Amino acid sequence: MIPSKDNSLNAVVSLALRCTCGASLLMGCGGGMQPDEATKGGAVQLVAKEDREGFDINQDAKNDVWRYFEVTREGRRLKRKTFDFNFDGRVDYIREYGDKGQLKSDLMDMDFDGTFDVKSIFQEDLLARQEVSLKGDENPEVMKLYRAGQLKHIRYDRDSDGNFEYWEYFNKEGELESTGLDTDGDGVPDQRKQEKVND
Ligand SMILES: [Ca+2]
Ligand SMILES: [Ca+2]
Ligand SMILES: [Ca+2]
Ligand SMILES: [Ca+2]
Repeated sequence: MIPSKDNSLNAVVSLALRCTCGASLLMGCGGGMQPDEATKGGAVQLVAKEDREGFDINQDAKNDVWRYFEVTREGRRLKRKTFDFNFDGRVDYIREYGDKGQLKSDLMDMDFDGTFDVKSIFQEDLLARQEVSLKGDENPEVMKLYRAGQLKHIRYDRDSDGNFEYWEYFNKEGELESTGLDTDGDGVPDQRKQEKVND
């Protein structure tokens, strides 16, 4: 599936898939928590025009999940949730919400080294783009593009030089349909290969 022989890239991608499940499990923490539970382990603080609530998930008297609100005359709006999954005091997951409460973006630090490796962009609450960056920089090694929440294609930068050279294209059933290889470095695949023979 992943054409690269780079084991570290494979490790991050598989970690990304695993952690996304963990993240969705923990997603309930902030939203579903009862107010009395929510304030048990952590303080509610006021920071300028921003409200912040902390939750202590592992009951070590240190907050691990935070919710940030924008405070206006009309009330307050959830802007952001942050999670410290491994309880080391460093945020590993940030989820941002738009003006209408819609999902905006996710940032995840999969290997807990303090650098965010996976960025997800949402459109109308559906995943539109996901990028995996091994160095945590602006040049992702893997970019997944979705249409209406469905995976359409994946681009790979196999040598981490900032340019994609390998593409995977998926059909409506989510099956790998074809691949593309850019051999002359112009950013456009020049060798296309059909992976699935349609009935
Ligand atoms: Ca804690
Ligand atoms: Ca952490
Ligand atoms: Ca990281
Ligand atoms: Ca490359």
